Amino acid sequence: MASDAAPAALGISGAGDDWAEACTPLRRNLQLLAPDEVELAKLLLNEGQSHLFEHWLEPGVDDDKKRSFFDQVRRLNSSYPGGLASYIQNARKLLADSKAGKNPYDGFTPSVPSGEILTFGDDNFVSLEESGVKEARHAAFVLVAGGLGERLGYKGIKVALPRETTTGKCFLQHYIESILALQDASCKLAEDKCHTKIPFVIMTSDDTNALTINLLESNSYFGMEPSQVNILKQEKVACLSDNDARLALDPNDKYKIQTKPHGHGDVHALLYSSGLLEQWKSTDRKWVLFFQDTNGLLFNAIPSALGVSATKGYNVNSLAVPRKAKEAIGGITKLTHVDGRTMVINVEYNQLDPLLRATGHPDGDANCETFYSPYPGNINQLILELGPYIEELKKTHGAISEFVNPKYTDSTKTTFKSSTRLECMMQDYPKTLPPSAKVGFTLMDTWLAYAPVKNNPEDAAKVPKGNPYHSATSGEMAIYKANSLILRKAGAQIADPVIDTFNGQEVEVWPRITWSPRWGLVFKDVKGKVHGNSSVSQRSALVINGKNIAVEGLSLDGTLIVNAIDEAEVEVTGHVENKGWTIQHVDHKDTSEKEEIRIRGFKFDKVEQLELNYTEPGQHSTKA
Ligand code: UGB
Repeated sequence: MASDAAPAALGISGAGDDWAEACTPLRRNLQLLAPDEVELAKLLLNEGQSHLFEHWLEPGVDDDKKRSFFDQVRRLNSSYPGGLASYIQNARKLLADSKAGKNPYDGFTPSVPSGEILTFGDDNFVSLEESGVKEARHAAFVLVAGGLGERLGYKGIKVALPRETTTGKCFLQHYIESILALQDASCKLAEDKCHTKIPFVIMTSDDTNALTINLLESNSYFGMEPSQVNILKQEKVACLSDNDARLALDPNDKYKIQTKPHGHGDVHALLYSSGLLEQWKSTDRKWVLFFQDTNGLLFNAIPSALGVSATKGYNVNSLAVPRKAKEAIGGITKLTHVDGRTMVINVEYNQLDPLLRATGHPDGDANCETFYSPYPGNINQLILELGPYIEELKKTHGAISEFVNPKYTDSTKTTFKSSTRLECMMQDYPKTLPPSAKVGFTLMDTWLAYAPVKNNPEDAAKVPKGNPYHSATSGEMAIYKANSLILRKAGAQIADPVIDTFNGQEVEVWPRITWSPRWGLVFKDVKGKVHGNSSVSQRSALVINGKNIAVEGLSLDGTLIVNAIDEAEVEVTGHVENKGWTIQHVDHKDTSEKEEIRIRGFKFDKVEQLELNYTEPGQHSTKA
């Protein structure tokens, strides 16, 4: 409804000189505004944003655009804790700090924290995995998948990328199958009847929302019940064009405020406002597990890390791997303030070097005698204990400490090369916790737990030798390596890898071994299903797709695919030899290949394979 409020009714106070300029174009259009839009206009003028209206033409021209401008302002105002006024005020303060070169860690001294260090496959690891599986029925999973993946440059959403191309299963399918496998295994360990459905939240953004929903719907949610899945869409935040936090207009539409993503830290405010946390508490949930879009190894680490949270009583448990200096992953650091306060927190990769240099470490972010940074690498998979998490969010409403990273045109720091915005990170959640909070980390080997897909081929090829590529090439090869090493530990003879170069990246090529999460959720499962003197040659591919498949003295030199329903108990044995699948190099610039293939730099030529399908219940012993 339009308002007939007189301009004076805007009641602007403290708008200073802006008011005179703002008044005329806005006054002319007042009759178009609904009462709440008048309030929003006041808010903007009070915060020094009169420039947003300077170009507004007389009523009758662009009226629809003026209305949609206020729709956008309404959304920006309601989606930020404290509203747009808070956003602008916070921005002004952070921009002033940035201009003054203020160190966000002023007064803090970094040191190496202590945490749980796990060794894959030993008794402690196996027993932690068992505790973790037991706890899983009290868990909820949260995937942050609102990022554009600009560094990868992939056109689609990252969770739709194949995790590996032997089976072609995408990341999202693997994640869902892993959660379902945990759900089943956990229920089996329950003393009472257990019908739990582990909730799964996906945080999307305007860039990823429709494609994510489409991926789920067109694949029947990969076997998960749709009611288990909740999508929470994060809103972008307004861009800032100068140190006074004047909001930037979209260069292509002067009736639109330019917006950019606010970062994965939004997940806490969204979870809080969704009401899901209270709902989970009332259904006996105890843990919330956060994870990112493209770590194909993550679920190798989840059971034991959840076991650590449960046995150590951690309120916050960050998963970590050894970190190479300058690797683009944050460093988990103990920070001690001059006033005695301490916290264990991620220091982001772009801040670790300046912090170390400023606190008496002239080499900054450097490797120590182990050839790794002494600071554990944050892989941004967090396990939070639900009860204390809810209590904290009641105080903060999920607001996470923000930062701003403007790129200035020169050393006077008065103008920006392009607009900037406030950002926040989910791993900064512990910053507001009281000292009594139990905050720890769980470190395990990189080969087991971490292989993200973040860098495009050109950038990956430029990564300093010895540092991980974090590319589609390394992400896939890491899965084969992990599975090979797990099978080795279980007693199988797995051939050594060969070294090859794809898209300019030198990688180890292990046998292409993959299995469904229901087959090998934890190490004990794998060990219980691999017997006798089984062996797999380097050129082989082995796909195990089914729950009750035992590998009993198999000797494989070629490609073998075994598919079985859960009710079929299959024993795979004997010698399998065929021409198999050969690896062909693909140039990342070869546009005749699909983008998913180009970015990894190889594809399989499926020359010959043996595929065994078991669709009937019962015992099947096969000399393959
Ligand atoms: N994401 C969102 O959901 N919304 C957003 O607005 C932005 C991102 P990146 P980066 O892997 O170990 C993180 O871009 O810069 C999602 C940690 O901060 O991959 O590599 C996005 O979809 C760093 O400490 O993050 O850094 C994706 O799932 C380090 O741990 C996730 O957030 C590093 O990851 C991460 O986005 C890591």
